[in-house]
Amino acid sequence: MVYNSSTDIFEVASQGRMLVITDIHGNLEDFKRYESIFKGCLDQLKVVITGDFIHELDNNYDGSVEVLERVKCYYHQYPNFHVLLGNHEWAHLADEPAYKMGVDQKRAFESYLRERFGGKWGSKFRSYLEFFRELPVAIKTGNGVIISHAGPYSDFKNQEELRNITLAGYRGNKPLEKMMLNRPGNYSKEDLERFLELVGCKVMVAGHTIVDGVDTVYGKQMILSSSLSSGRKAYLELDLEAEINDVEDLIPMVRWLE
Ligand SMILES: [Mn+2]
Repeated sequence: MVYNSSTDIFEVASQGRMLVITDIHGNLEDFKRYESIFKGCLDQLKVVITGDFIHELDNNYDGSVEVLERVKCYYHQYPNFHVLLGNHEWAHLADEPAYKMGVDQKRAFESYLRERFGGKWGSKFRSYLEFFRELPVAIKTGNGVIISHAGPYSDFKNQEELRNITLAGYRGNKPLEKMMLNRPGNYSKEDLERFLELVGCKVMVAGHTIVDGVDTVYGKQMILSSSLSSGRKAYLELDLEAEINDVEDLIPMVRWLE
């Protein structure tokens, strides 16, 4: 495993399997269902949570704090447990609003922390920010899959740009903002292919856009909705040893949350 804390791309070895789980958005029930799949297997199985694990978007119970605490704990305890930055975590670092359903989820989450932790909310919040700052933006597998929360973008220059994308800070950082927020339509299928060539990968897997579990209509990109979705909930059990040339090669690795 190659890991340098100053890089925004994490590279995983071509060994075993990796679960790719997107957009939990504070849904504690769903997180627990995923937990029951990987718990006890993290000595062999790899897991990547692709960001946006906080900010519940409807009016039900917001499990963001519970999910965040668990994700943080697994991340620090297991080298096989990976977490990527999503726009909802980034919003707190960039001090940008994160609107969903007409509510600024960033501001709402901060008031919720104030209410829940009282005088201790500041140190709690700082510990969360510190954790978010540790998170890489993308993960690359030995068999040519690049996984990120969202993106890419049309004026992408080279792999170094992605590797150092948070070096310019989190605020007012346009490339990072595009990597956090872009979805199909913000870039063309050709932009996507150029991006893949520049980072030396064959296919991309992202979350961020709400789909019916899985969507494979955008060229070389597979979009997954593992919790917040328009219907079904899907995750990927990525075989890190398989030969992957196209999104079609990933389809047999899609799993549905029961
Ligand atoms: Mn998102």
